[in-house]
Amino acid sequence: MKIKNFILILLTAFFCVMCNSPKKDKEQIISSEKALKTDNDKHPVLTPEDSLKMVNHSIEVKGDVENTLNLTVDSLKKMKVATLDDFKVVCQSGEVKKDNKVCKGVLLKDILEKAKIKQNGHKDRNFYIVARASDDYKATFSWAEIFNNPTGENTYILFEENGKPVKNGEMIAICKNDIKTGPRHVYWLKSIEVYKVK
Ligand SMILES: Nc1nc2c(c(=O)[nH]1)N[C@H]1C(S)=C(S)[C@@H](COP(=O)(O)O)O[C@H]1N2
Ligand SMILES: [Mo]
Repeated sequence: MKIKNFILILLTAFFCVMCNSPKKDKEQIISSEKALKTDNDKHPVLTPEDSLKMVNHSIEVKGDVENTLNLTVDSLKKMKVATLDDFKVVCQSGEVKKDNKVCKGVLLKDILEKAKIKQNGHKDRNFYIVARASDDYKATFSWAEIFNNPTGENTYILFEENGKPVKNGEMIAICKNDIKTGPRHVYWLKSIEVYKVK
């Protein structure tokens, strides 16, 4: 009888350990995700030297495209340049981060048309476009947004703000008709990547 009880206690203890350990792992994962999220939520203030290291003099258009492009401010100036009035950068929090009277840039749509997305017939439309910065901040667009929606006429790669070269890199991806324009305002722009949904 005593041995039976002993085995029972052993088994109960064993199951308790088995049930608790994955829970602990899960808790640890959640807390590290939380830490990451808090870091991501910050608006980092870099020294001028460090922010200079993030600047790219050209952006690469790559992925599922016929022509990989390397675009500079000069090459954008040779494309169809648009002037935008009153462009505010508003953070998800509602805070106005930037208030530009005029900006100059080129439609992302025109850039993608130049790069030619590799489409296999007219039903092959499930592509997403990533605008990525050197700090790995990124924003995503869909094929339909750019080519079959008014957003396509409002998504630009900017190179000039208020008559001056843009700050924080040489080119910035923006979407003028977003409700909060901060999230898809990608400065230190490094690449525009086209991928097909698998
Ligand atoms: N490369 C890069 N672009 C970015 C961010 C960033 O951290 N890195 N922050 C975004 C956020 S959260 C906002 S609100 C706007 C304005 O941010 P700023 O105040 O850092 O200029 O830029 C966006 N673009
Ligand atoms: Mo933000």
